[in-house]
Amino acid sequence: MNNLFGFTRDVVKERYALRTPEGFVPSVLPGWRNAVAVVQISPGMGANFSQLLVTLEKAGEGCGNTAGLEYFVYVMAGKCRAKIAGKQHALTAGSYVYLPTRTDFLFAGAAKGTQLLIFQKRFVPLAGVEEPAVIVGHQKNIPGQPFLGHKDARLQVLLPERPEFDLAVNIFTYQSGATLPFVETHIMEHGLAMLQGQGVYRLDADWYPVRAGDVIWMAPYCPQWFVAMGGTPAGYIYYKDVNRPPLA
Ligand code: UGY
Ligand code: MN
Repeated sequence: MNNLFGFTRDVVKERYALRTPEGFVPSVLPGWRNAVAVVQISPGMGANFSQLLVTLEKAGEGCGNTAGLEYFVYVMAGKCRAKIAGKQHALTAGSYVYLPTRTDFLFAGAAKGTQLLIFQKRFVPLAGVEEPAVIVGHQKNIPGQPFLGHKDARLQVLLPERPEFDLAVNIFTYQSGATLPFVETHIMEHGLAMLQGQGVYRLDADWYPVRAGDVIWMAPYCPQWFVAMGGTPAGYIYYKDVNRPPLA
C-alpha cells in the first residue's frame, strides 16, 4: 500500500508502462495452485508478450503445456523443482528455464515465497531453422560482459545468440553512477523487472525514479535510458524480441 492515499507511481501509457508492487493485483491463472500470480505486462496493455510474477505459497505448484507459446522462467527468489518434458531439475534463485512450444511443465516442491518471473511469447518460426530445445541454466554461470566497452555496465546474456531464438533475456548490472551509454530507440520491445538497487529510467520523454521490484514495459521505438544511483549497484532482467524480420 502507498502511504499517501490516492497516490501511485504507476503509469500506463500508449508506448510504455511503469508498474510498482504497491499497485499489483493478482489474477487466477489456470494450472497454478497455492500461488499468487500477477500479470505485470500483457497484450491488454499493448504488448506483444506477457510478463508474469508468480509467488508460490506452501505446496504451491504450476503445471500445463506451453502450447503455441514459449516461456522463459527465471527464479527471482527461493527454490523449487521443475519437471520439463519428463526431466527433473532443481532450481534455485538465479536459475532459469527456456520452454519451447508444446512442452509439458510442472513447477512444484517450492520453498514458501519462491518467486518465478515468466516471460511468455507466441513463437515465430524461421524458415529453414529448427525450433529451439529446452534450456536450463543459472545466471552465476554466465559471465557479465562490459556493455559497449563500459565496464561499469555489464550484460549477462542468458540464452544462446542463435537465429532459432526469437527472444533474448539478459541481466544488466550497473555500478552506481553508470548509465546506458546513449538513449536507445529500437524496433525491439522490452519487458523489464528491476532486481536490485535504484536509479532513474527515461521512457520516451519522461524520467522516473525506479527501484527493485518495479516493472517496465517499453513498446518498439520507445526511447529509453537508465542511470543507476544511490551508492549500490542497480540491475534488471529484461526481455526483447530478436532475430526476426520486421514483417515476419
Ligand atoms: O538490449 C537492449 O536493448 C538494452 N540495452 N536496453 C535497455 O537496457 N533498455
Ligand atoms: Mn533497449
